[in-house]
Amino acid sequence: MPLRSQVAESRSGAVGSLALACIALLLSACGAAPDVDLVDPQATDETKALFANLQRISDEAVLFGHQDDLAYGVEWWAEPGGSDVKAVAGSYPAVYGWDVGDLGHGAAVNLDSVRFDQMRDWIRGGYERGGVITISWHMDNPVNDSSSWNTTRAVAKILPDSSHHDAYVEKLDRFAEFAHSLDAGFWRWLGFGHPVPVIFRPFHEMTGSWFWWGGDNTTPDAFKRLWRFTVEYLRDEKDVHNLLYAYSPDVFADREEYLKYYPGDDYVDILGYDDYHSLTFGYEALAADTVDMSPQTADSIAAAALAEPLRTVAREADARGKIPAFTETGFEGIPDSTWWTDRLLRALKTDSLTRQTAYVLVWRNANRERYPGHHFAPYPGHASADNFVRFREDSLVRFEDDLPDLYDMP
Ligand code: BMA
Repeated sequence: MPLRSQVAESRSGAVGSLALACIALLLSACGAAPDVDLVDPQATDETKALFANLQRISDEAVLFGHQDDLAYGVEWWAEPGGSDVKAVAGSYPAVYGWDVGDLGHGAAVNLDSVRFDQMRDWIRGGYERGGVITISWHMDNPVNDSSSWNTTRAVAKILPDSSHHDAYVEKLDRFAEFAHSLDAGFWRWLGFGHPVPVIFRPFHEMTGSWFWWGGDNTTPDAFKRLWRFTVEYLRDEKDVHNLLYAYSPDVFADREEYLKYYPGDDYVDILGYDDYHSLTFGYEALAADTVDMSPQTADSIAAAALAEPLRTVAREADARGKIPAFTETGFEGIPDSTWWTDRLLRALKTDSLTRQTAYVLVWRNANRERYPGHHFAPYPGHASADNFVRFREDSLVRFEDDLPDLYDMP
């Protein structure tokens, strides 16, 4: 080969390598698709990143969450910047829970009077500050449009080719529209936003029989078919790609019961658990003086009672490459002023498995005038406020002001 062609060839080789290196650099700068195995292979990059980051930090951190945190508190309603959690602890929660009950029949407000248009703004605000959004759905019974607590059998009737399928699909259509409308980002005004990632937690507490979709009101097989249809419809028919799917049974006796309604690894991203029971152990007996037990003993029994199911959830999540989470809990009114550290934190810190819990979400602080005493986080002046601050200061616990970027690929 003549010298000139050799030089030309080596030059073009160098240019080629340079171009390849630039492309690689560009791809990594754009946050090239992360290697995560989700229910939705077409999930948005931010949704994939959220999963990867939650999985990555779940060993060292438990994110704190609160339902309806920005919408109202015990003594206020829909005030800009409002949050009982922030008022007490100095930071917003890391996880924001919302519920789309009543969205299915086209209402403007949810079942707890939160306006959906405001909910959308609060969801965007929480996400843009770096928080995590999760949505549950106290869905009306599609057979009679009564509430989610109406236990008329419905699950088998809303499956494809069944009598009330169309009524169910109509609800899903409204949900899909809402999920698409959750856009964020600087350019969203020009139509170039991206959808906010959401941990979607439908049909929660299905091991209990209080909702039409759970326990004695369905068969596990019909439940699983409904779950799979729901995922496939939202993902494949409605092109909703900003959801991680959370499965969250209530109190269970063993691994078999935990998995009784599990629709399969291809349909679940987050293995959740709801429990309002374990951490209330012993209070009544202590108050009535019917047991010979110190409050400290009761605390440790309660923490152990919660640690056990949390371990099961973490083990199952590990085995499947999923994320374990304590998706709903709380102690109504928090009548124990040291509940946060002596019970909740103690359970979460029990061992390396319980520490894997990615987040814990406590239920809403209902406005005093609407539902007195129904609150699960402290508000200024509450007897557990100081203890809540101690809980927040623990190195395991993260509020919003102490989060890494969860939406960028690790
Ligand atoms: C329940 C209660 C109800 C509420 C429902 C949905 O646990 O808080 O008052 O309507 O959740 O948020």
